[in-house]
Amino acid sequence: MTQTLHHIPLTAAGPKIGNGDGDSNVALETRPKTKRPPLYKVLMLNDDYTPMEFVVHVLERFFGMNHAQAFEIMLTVHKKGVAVVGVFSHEIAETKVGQVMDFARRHQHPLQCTMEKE
Ligand code: TYC
Repeated sequence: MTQTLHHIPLTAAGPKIGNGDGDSNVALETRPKTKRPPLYKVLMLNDDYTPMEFVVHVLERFFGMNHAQAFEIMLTVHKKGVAVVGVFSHEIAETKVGQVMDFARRHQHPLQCTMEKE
């Protein structure tokens, strides 16, 4: 899927093809320029108050981890302060962050979840 055509000029240097109508050869730009949508990391932040079991539950419930994976990632956040818990499209990442923040708020825990462009 890697694209390797970035350095092929669409229009050669030299005299312009065209009729002087000011369109700058736009009609000759035929190669479709597709860009993959950016991906976003969802990050879980440590705090001193949210119970470890709650974070494990969040990782199981919203990020599809099994208990062992969830416990491991929770411990990474606890020790290092932050960890990536998933990588998603902008819309999915936004939804996950919202779900986690809402769930934490409803249980009165200060757990923080954010997203950043990869
Ligand atoms: N540091 C918390 C505690 O000792 C546990 C915790 C882990 C909180 C991960 C948030 O994202 C977090 N109870």
